[in-house]
Amino acid sequence: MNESHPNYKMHTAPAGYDKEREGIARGAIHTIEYPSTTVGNTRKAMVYMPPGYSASAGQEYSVLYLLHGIGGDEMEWYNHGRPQIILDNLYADQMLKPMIVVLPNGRAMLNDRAEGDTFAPDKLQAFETFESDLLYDLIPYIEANYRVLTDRTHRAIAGLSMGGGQSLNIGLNNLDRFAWIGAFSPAPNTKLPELLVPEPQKTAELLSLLWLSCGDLDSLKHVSDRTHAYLAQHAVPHIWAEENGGHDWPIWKNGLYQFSRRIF
Ligand code: FER
Repeated sequence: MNESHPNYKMHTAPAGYDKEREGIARGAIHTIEYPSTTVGNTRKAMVYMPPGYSASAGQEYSVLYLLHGIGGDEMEWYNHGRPQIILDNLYADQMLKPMIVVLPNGRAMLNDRAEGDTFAPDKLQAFETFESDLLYDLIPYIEANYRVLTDRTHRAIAGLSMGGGQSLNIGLNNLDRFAWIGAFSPAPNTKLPELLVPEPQKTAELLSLLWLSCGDLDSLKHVSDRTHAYLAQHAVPHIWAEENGGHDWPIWKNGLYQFSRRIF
């Protein structure tokens, strides 16, 4: 986003937000495995725990589920977005509530690697199946194994591209479980707005934050445009950040920065 853009000040992270800083406390990020009744195997996810997590008995944490795109897996955010650096910096500046961030694999099928034709019908279907894996397998596992709060106001879902579509589809369909929803450059897996938000007033009452962002050069921007237009027309409060850029990491990393500091 350049400085002449109307959204520049409000929606642009400060310089250095994604650069490793010396002398600050660091969180920890590691891979976990959880049993999935949905897929019938053991699945991998990554978990970021904020600085001081293990030492802070008595503190309870909110949870952000952060989803990857069509070419990725549970390591995609870690490899390309380095979320632990963005989040460590936000904690150092006291801009984040206590939360853990879970990076699932959103392709819920036996071979969930991003191999071969990632647009194959069975692989696209697996991004739909993930709703069940998330709700009935991963969330219960996280809640049994981490010191986390379990009501809707302490649970958020966000993601990039396919994961942005999943966040809208799953989040808005399960407002009894998610109060905070973020979509960064949501892909065409995003349901039509009338299906996402059939009862706008009810959705508006339940949502704590709906964040939608997309680059102005993104070939998938029509998905965000139609979603924003419907939300605006039906008076569903949301933040619409139209940024300068394409279907790429600067938008998604800024999305994490902007969304995470507004939640919980
Ligand atoms: C499509 C174009 C792009 C689509 C999905 C994508 C399901 C996903 C892109 C990404 O996750 O980066 O037509 O259809």
